[in-house]
Amino acid sequence: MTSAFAGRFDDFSHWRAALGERLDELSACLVDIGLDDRPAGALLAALRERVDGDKLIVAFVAEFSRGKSELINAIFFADAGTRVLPATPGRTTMCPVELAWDASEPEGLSLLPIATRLDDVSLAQWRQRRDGWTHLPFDKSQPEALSVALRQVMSTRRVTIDEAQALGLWHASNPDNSPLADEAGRVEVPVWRHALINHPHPLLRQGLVVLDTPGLNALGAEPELTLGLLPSAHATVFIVGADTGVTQSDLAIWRDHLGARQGLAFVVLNKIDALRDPLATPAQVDAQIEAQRRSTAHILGVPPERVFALSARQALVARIDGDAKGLAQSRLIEFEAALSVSLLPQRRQLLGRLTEDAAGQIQKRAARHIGEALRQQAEQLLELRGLRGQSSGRLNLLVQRVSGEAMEFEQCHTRLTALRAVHARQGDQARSELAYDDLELEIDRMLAEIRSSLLKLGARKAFAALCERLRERLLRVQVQLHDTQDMLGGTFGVLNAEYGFGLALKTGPNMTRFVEEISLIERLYSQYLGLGDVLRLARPRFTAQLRRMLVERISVVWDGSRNAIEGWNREVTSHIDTQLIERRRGFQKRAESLTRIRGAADQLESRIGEIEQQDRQLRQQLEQLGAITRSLLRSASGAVDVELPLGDVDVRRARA
Ligand SMILES: Nc1nc2c(ncn2[C@@H]2O[C@H](COP(=O)(O)OP(=O)(O)O)[C@@H](O)[C@H]2O)c(=O)[nH]1
Ligand SMILES: [Mg+2]
Repeated sequence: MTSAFAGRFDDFSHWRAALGERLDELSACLVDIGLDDRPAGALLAALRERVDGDKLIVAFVAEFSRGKSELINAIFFADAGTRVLPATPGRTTMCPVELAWDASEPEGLSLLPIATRLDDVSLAQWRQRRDGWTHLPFDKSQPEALSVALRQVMSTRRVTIDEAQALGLWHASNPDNSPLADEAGRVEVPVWRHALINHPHPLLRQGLVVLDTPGLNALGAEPELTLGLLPSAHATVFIVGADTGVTQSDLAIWRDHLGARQGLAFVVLNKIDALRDPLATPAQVDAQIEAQRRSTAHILGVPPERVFALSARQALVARIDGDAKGLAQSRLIEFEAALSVSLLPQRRQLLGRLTEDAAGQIQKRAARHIGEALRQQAEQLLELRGLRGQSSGRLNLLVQRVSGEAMEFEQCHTRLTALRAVHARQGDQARSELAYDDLELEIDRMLAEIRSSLLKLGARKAFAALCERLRERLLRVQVQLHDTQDMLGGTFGVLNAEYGFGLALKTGPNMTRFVEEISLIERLYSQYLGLGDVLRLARPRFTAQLRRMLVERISVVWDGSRNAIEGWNREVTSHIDTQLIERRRGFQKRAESLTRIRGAADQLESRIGEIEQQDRQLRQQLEQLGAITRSLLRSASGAVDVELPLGDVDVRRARA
């Protein structure tokens, strides 16, 4: 019995595969036109990679023993016929577990030892390397290989309090949030820091990434989980137990890590089977479940529609046994439907929109390229047709005229050189605003401000000031981009008028998106800089980690904006170069045909015939390009076959 989510995900993947086929057609068409190695080709390749590599990250977060692992098993892995992730009473999942599929890596489980926390290397950096991880391949001959290997995520070991403290897993200031010491004064810590499961499950193959997290203190102690992994998730699922209700520690996790989060957050009230009571009627039990669902929503401050009462265990067992009635009773289906209905259309729309934008640009470029070729051919045809019945003296004159025009054209170089120099200088200015060294200096300045502020009360203020400075840098870059654009626009006009170029300026990149990303980071991180965090902020380890995470996160924004600017600059340059080459080639072709015709009069008609043939071919290509783009756009914006729920999805009109 596959899950509703799996079914929907299949639809999504089919749609994506169909989109991929259309993109292949467009790519073949670009090869025909001879544009595959130009920016249009690069744009298409980037889009293709995005469509193929699109990931959907769903993170499960809660206090331990609420049933996260069990719920993941029931939704995603029931077809394995067994409990894949270990889910037993007590604390089982000791480290974050990420399930995904990467075909370029071997199937198996990769584990990063907890001792790596002692060095200053972030998880993101560890992901880039293979050494340091312990790789456990799955034994395919053993049907339970997966679940056997996964027991590793439960491993713990006992260490002294000093060691635990060095690992950042024990806090003298906060013993409640630290593991209990035994008589010998030793505490239990996880053996592993992070687990990556590379498994070709159909859903993971299609780009789903599932993140299972351990409970309380590991969450608080691992800034890279809370600052790195959770904010990048497309949806989070927070779980509370119907047997315990919302506890203080549930509330603490919700408040610290999820409550203020943007994007899709779901709440599950799990273990409703525990509420079944032989002395109560089914209607009474239902009423009690409903009352608890509403009170959970009230306590967490979310709309009741976002809270799903269910039993993960009952669902898993029912799916394994093929028991439809049990599955219905577990109420898992309603939750899966909500998950898929809000997540998948949103991804689909995002990809569809990217495709629409890119396809539009590619089509425009290709059409412009063909249009330019047609224009040059039309000029040539006109010239050649006018030669019918002309004397050889007249032909000589024409050859001279063409070479004269070609020479005149070459004078455009002076202007182009000046243009390039100004353009390059402006590019350097943008690069220096967004220099990585400056970024580190800015962050260090903020940390120094925090250190010197009384009782760290000014932490939030210092952080807000940092974000403001970063936004100002982006805004200065934006102003500069406008200047560059004005300068280019003016010079293009002159080149078009004086030298017959057909230069068109593409609008420069918009920094608004990056300014917003800085604001998002500000919202996400300032919750870790509140009054309650004064003690944490006093710890050099925490500030070192905070610094690293900030450098990493903001570098991504910096990379994005720099790439956007560089990409645009490259495009402008290559657009000019292409036109230069094509204009030059045009003169050459004209001179060649004239020379040929001067040698033998009968060459004239065959040359005219050749060009007419090329002309027809170009028009066909243009038509074919149009047809392929239209079918791609239809595919991209193809009517989404489900109701669009939950507000925050931006619905775009389907374009014909
Ligand atoms: N009765 C009942 N027990 C459940 C349910 N879901 C999970 N459990 C049990 O609760 C315990 C903790 O589950 P687990 O998935 O390991 O929790 P996690 O720490 O949040 O990952 C395990 O013994 C599960 O079998 C449920 O729906 N009903
Ligand atoms: Mg677990």
